[in-house]
Amino acid sequence: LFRVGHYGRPVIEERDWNLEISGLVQRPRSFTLPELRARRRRDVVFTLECAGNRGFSGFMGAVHNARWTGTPLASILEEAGVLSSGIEVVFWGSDEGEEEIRGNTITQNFARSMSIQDAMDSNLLLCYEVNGEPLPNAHGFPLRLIAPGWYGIANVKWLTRIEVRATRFMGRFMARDYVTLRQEEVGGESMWVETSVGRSRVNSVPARVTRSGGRYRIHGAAWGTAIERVEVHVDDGPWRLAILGEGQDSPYTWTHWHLDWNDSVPGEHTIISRATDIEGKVQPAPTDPAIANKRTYWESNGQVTRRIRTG
Ligand SMILES: Nc1nc2c(c(=O)[nH]1)N[C@H]1C(S)=C(S)[C@@H](COP(=O)(O)O)O[C@H]1N2
Ligand SMILES: [Mo]
Repeated sequence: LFRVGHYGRPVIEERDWNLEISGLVQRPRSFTLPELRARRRRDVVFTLECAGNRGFSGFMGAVHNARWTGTPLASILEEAGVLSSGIEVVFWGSDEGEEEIRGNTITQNFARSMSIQDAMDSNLLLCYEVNGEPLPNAHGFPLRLIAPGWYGIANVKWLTRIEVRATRFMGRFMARDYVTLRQEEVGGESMWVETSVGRSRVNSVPARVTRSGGRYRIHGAAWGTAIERVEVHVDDGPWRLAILGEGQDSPYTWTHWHLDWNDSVPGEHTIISRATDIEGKVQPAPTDPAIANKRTYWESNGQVTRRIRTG
């Protein structure tokens, strides 16, 4: 599994740790790890991608697929009783770093937030295991949020506090970094819009080509949203429908796909894949305004062109 830590990698001793539920709740409380492990246990197989993946040269392959185990966040928030003045849930990590904000140098913890409605999604888990093992330190020991359907940044590691607030939360990773700048057409006029990275976008790549008895097969993966179909474009040919395999029954797990390429002639070829999700969203071409009019590198889910030489 790749790993990303913006403020290094804190080492937490289980005996020194607890999770606080605080802010605008009727019943603030804290949990030890054994208390969380004793609660209802649930698994999710989730393909987590860093929103910066493929965004700049040299940053590739920041996507992993694993089985995460933990307890549902929603029931913890329900038991705490969110007050009607609360609009946002902030997830605080124990990792911290120095930030310079308008001339002030301050120390700030990693944090991300979600609306109450998003945080109450029954698929969000507070996880203490990955692939059947205790969470490794690098992946957030002792506890991390797993938010299936969201980009990596939402999956806060080394969780220490979950806080309900009455205003939008504007930390570095909500409002300064992981902010996409894109030009949009609004009523025939162009305007620049900044949006905070949130739910993941439909994505796919052609991963490899195999040959067996002189016949070629193109293999790849698609993820980000619930995949409906994948099409493959070879050289100047038509878009052809790939066969979906493992993963196609889950909206959160990558879908493996393949296409038999029977009419290959020896030489150089280009291969492009494009995924479409069940809501009809199509993975954008590099010339699509969603990609072409985007200036920051996050959310680079454009179609990928691979080159191959066949013999
Ligand atoms: N506390 C904390 N959580 C964090 C981060 C971080 O820097 N600190 N990085 C986020 C980002 S940007 C990504 S892509 C994922 C990566 O998860 P992984 O390191 O388990 O692969 O963790 C997220 N959770
Ligand atoms: Mo990330």
